[in-house]
Amino acid sequence: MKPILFYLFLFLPVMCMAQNPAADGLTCEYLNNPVGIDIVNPRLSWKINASQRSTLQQAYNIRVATDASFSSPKTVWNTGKVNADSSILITYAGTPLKPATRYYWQVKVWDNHNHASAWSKSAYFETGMLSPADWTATWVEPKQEPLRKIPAAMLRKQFSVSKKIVSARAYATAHGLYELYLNGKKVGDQILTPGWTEYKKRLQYQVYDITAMLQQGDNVIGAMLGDGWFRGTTGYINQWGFWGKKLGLLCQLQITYADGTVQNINTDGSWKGTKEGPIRSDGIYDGETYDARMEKSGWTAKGFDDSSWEPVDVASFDNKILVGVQSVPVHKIQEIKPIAIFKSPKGTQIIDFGQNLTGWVRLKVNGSAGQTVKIRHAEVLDKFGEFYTANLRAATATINYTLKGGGQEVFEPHFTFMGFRYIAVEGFPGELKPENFTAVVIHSDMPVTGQFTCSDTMINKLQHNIQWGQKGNFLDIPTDCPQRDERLGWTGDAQVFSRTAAFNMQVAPFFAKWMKDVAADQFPAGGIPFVVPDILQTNQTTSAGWGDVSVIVPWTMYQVYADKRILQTQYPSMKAYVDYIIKKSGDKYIWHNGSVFGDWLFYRPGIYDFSEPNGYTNPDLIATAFYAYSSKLLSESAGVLGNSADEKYYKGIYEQVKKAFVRNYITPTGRIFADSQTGYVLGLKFGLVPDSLKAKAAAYLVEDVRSRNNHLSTGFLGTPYLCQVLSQNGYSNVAYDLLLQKTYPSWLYPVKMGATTIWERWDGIKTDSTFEDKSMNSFNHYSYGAVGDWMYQQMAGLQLGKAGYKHIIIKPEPNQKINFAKVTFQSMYGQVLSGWEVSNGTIQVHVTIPPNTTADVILPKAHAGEVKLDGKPIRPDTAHAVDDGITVSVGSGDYTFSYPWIEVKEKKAVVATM
Ligand code: RAM
Repeated sequence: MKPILFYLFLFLPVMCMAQNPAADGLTCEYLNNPVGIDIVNPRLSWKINASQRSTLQQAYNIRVATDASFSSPKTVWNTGKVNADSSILITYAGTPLKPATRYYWQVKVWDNHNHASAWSKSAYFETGMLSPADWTATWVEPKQEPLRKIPAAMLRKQFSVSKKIVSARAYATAHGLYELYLNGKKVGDQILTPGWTEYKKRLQYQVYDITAMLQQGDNVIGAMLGDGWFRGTTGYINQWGFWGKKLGLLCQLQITYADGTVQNINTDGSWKGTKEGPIRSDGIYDGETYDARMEKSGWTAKGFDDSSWEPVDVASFDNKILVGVQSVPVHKIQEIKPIAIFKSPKGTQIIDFGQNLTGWVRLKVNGSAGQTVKIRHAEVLDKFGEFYTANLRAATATINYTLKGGGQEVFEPHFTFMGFRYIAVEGFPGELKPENFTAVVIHSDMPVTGQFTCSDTMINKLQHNIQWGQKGNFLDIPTDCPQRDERLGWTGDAQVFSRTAAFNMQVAPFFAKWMKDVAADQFPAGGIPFVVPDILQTNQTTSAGWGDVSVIVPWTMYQVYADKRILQTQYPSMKAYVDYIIKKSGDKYIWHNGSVFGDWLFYRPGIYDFSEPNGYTNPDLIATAFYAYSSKLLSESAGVLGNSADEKYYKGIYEQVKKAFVRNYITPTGRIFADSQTGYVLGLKFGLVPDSLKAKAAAYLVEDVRSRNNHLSTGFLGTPYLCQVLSQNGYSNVAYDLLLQKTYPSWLYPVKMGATTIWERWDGIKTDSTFEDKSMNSFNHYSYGAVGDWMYQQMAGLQLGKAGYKHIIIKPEPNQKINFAKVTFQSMYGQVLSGWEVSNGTIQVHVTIPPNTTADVILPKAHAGEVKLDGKPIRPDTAHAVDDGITVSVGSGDYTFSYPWIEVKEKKAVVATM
């Protein structure tokens, strides 16, 4: 290949200054220095820092030891120099790991320019309990009537430390939610622990480093227990006590002393508890009622009189279901101050935080004992400017705080969260001032990986709303919404948004964890529940597009992160799901009755309104299209895993379904049955339209969009792929028209109406400022935000060449309606950038490619002779012509291409009828 020569020729000056590469950004299972992992063969990744262009890794050396000096007796794995370019997700293969042990690791790399790095800074990972036998603590339960809306129990235990401590850890989990306290301070910064899983089969435990919190002499460990998802009301059918009626705690403190001995302070019958604490009631949907007069001052400090507290009950549960945390914790991520404080026309005192968010308000208040401040939460105000909570349905989402008096009091709730932009405040002593109210935003602490900007401020606002949809709903599980009496792990929503989510934030551990729950909840026949954890228990029913989460999400994670393990782990579940459809469909290869939700919430005019075209898509068509797609992805997954028999078998299924789809749903003129946008989108996206009919089908799709005056009519299933399919079939301009549309139904209509998150309905707020039906009208539902994927991949041009972005395709789609678009993305290998900018008849394409990857830059409408790279003409022989431009192959580095730009000509859709 010529490129190497090309680099030598052009980049000589850069090479002279070249420095040795460095390995940094070390992660274990995607996490920085994780504590408490229970994976016996964790995977290690690093990034290469190299200023020299076209740097590839040629070899690496990893070493892992139980001390940071890597002395030989403590070394458990030294790979020696391995000639390989792999730098992500390398599986640990040293001496078997021990439980509760910290391992330090380092890496050294060699590049293709004959340079070696120094040893990287050392990172560590620490194992948790690697087997149920590692637990010596027993479950304890407070003596508490198993009733609704009772105070949160408090548990405590005093113990003594008399020797020099080297390290100490707390291992803890609960039935319900827990907060752990040690010597008066909260342990760790995680919230809503132990998180939400299919509690019957998987319960997470957390590990905390408490070394610095212990003191010589007397110490006190304490815990508060809230209802949470385990016992509280969950599911919109308002179930209570679904996973159990009694709360409990399992906690093991492990203290290692300088003399080498280890002491365990475990939950056992010696702990004491009270059922009368300050949290008078708590619930995910209902908020929290707190009476500060009931606080037990000093309850987690020595010397507290617990003589009135009762001994706890000891209980026994199977510890086999305990799992270490593999996802990122839920944290308080940011704080937002009020932007306005005002009285509504009816006199309600309202505070506006300017952003629809998930979390709660920190209240600062000064008043007398017994006064109660009530805070209600709402996403929107109605057209009269009144506080609107009807769309929360049965969720009361209210905080009641009763003061103890005697100075400033600061309160944040413990075992609840709310979705809101506005609060209504009652009973506040004195005038409402901004300094007394701070919104605290909570979500799973996923590193931000993607940024998108363009010259259109409304599209930037849309991107903001997409990101906030993710912040608001990635809360240990992917929820549909954070405000009403629902907040469930709807499988369809997660599936449609997963690709966009993986651009915005690092979601690999988040999804790996939740997908295990998807598998845990899979029905024996292979179907997948509507929500996971499956609180709805909908009688073994599956819906196409929802159940496909089992295949689409693992595949998406493999694509973005080159993570084969998630494919391997989920493979039995993926296969069981497709096999289930195969059984249901039989030799007709049509999945009859497979779609319960259809193209959920597609645009439709009023039921009796025949004046506008309808967006309805036949449910069997939808189900059959997803049947084909999941079979195809399963076949490809089998290929990745080296299972050629399955690869072939499921490819065969795909071909059969495709034939059935063509037979049943596509006319010889390329019309797809029902003539809806979603029908065309699914047919084209999933490769179900024969080559000879593709152009025609695409033209019908365009005709439909144009007949609606550039409006979409898609629901949850068609929306993610609509613009993509248009782009891929040469109608980028139509995709832009849809994206830039500001009237209903469109992505920018909510933006125009002041949305700060993505809405559940295209018309959550109607043009006359009235609301959609209150029974289903969330203003924080991420599904329609799936258009982000098109904005990043097509508009700004950052596409995947090989799994994990080992090879990158830069293929921007400029359009005269905007001047620039740009994405940056933190891939597993490092930052990728793709951006373009048109001014004065010239286009500039900016590209950053991280070390150890390669890229093809596809410059639309370019002629090799006119293109400059960093201001110098490129050698025509380094580029080759493609469809409608040229491709230049590059290695790592920053590049700016520029060339004359002519406006994109509109492609005309030609439809054919017989
Ligand atoms: C709604 C949920 C979710 C959707 C289902 C079908 O209640 O909010 O978004 O997936 O219905």
